[in-house]
Amino acid sequence: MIELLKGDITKLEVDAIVNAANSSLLGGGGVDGAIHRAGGPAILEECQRIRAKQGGCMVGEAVITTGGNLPAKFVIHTVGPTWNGGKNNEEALLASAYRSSLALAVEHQLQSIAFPNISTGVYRFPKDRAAEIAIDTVKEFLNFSSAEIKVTFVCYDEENYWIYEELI
Ligand code: AR6
Repeated sequence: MIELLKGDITKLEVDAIVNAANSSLLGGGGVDGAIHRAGGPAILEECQRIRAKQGGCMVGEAVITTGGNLPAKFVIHTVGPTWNGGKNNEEALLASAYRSSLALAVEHQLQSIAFPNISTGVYRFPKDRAAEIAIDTVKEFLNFSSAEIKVTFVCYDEENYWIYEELI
């Protein structure tokens, strides 16, 4: 099941919210900053433990931590690609970020997950193409997975919201 919401992902009471992180897992601006601010230090502590073990998170992959003080139980940190004109595998890497996050949710038997519009802020991925990839990848995953999971796309900016509303 797919749902569309406009607003702040840190407010959602779901099993996991997805963070548009960077490979360092040490936080940053945008939705990453908002999640660490609202979730408190427990999230960063767990990110640091993951870093010590596996040295961060590669583009297109995902890791899971506690939700700390958030209403969400877990945060799934994924790293989207930086847009560099589109000839550097950006589309496949963005799809992979969505798929890796969903795979972790299934592995942890989660029933609900909420995604921000990965890579469409600081990383400058064109919003319309990013939305198509996000929706197609999630639909395909849900079609082929036996797990029942509710997926919410959370759009923070007006432009993304209209693009998603048109597509869903
Ligand atoms: N809730 C939901 N969506 C949000 C929120 C929020 N509270 N705040 C911003 N967005 P960005 P990226 C939307 O830049 O492009 C960070 O510094 C925003 O409108 O957060 O993947 C990381 O550490 C946009 O549509 O992530 C990385 O270094 C979307 O979130 C880098 O930015 C993604 O924008 C990742 O860049």
